[in-house]
Amino acid sequence: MSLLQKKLAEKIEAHRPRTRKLVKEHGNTVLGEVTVAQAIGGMRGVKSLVTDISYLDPMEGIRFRGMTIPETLAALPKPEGKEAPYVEGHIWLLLTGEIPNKEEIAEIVEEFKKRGQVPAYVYDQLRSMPRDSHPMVMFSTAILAMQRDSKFTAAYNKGLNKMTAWEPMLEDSLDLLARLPTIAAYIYRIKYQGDTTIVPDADQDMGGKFAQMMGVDAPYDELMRLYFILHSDHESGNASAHTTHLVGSTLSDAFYSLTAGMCALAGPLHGLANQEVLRWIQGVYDKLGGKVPTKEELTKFVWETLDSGQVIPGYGHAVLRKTDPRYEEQRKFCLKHLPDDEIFQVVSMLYDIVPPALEKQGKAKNPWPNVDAQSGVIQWHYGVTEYDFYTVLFGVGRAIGVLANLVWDRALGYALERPKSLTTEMLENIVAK
Ligand code: HAX
Repeated sequence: MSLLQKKLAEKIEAHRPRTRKLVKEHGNTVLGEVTVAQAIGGMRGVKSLVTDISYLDPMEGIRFRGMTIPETLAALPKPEGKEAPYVEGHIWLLLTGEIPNKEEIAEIVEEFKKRGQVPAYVYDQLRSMPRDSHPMVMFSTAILAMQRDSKFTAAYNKGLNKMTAWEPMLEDSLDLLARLPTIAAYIYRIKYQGDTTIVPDADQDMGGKFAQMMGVDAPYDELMRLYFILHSDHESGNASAHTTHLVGSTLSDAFYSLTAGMCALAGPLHGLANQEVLRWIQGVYDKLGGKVPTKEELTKFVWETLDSGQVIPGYGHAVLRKTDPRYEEQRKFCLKHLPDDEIFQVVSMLYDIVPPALEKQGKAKNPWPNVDAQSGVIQWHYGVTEYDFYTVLFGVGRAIGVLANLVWDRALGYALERPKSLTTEMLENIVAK
């Protein structure tokens, strides 16, 4: 048994009685009410999911296992001579709730190196796809194709023991997490770099290997360690996390569940927003004949977007009510590594222009930028200008959080999801009373 499995087994054993006690002794305690607006309006704020892996406070932002982003980045172990922590250490943290010690980090980094081999049929399948397929279609297809290797499904077919169901789920999750960066980089190379691929350097950590396979020089490896960590988890109610959890609740394995979650991430109101930000900024440049916009020109463009009934991508959030700390952390990276970048300066100008415009328009509950407002510009700076690829990067990061949740879902035996729906007539009758 690996150190990770052993640690998780201890944590799960200690946790199970807490969940059991809550259901048995306090199952009828009311957590909140559901309004008509919530039932029609996307269930905003309805307290109906449980996770201990991260918590999103509207004013403070995300905490991973109780730690803010700066605390997490400071506490996680780093590869020698590097600024950004091991992604593998963050995976350990999300799964176990603890920062890995020296021995544990060494083991999990090695574990990921061992599991990183992508089956040849996945490459064949990707190569057979039309190159104008969206990269999220290629990414999701590759994940789903690997379902044939699912250890969870194999265990289910033999007769799954509920108490140990998390073990094959962990196996599948680790296999997936080890392979996803390689698959993502492979898609990038065959789709945008003339079908040329780079053989992965098996000795590198996850961030280093990803940068190497993309063919982008340092400090891109640092960026991607930071990026994958920042995008990993945002509690359970966001569309990609919730979809993964929902599909997993049917006892679908990690391959099916993650594919579904990635399809949710591919929507423009969710993960596709990072591509939309760059597309929108390019729209400004196109309109001005390639010229860098002035503040006045940018303000005009913002209002044209709003007046035509479209959203400003990268701004607003369903839960947050302040600037996203993930935006701030990426902004710090930009100020350090690319302060003079032209597009970064446009993104910074937008930070001054968009919030007052959204406040003036008076619709968005949160006028502040979210994670997606900042992430594309850094990719662009390092030459990854194919912005329809950006959601795949988000997907590699998001897989960490949703798969950690899936392991815990099985460990705690979370039930099949089945909320109740009402008809419009029923709502009309309820409000008439
Ligand atoms: N620009 C213009 N209008 C906006 C807006 C924005 N950035 N954000 C919200 N609004 C509008 C909404 O469209 C809505 O209008 P209607 O009443 O006409 O329907 C109104 O303000 C109220 O919306 P809200 O309650 O503040 O926001 P929601 O919880 O409904 O939606 C969204 C949250 C993130 C989807 C929304 O802010 C948005 O569309 N933002 C732009 C897209 C984006 O950046 N998405 C990424 C979010 C982060 C993420 O999940 N990344 O993966």
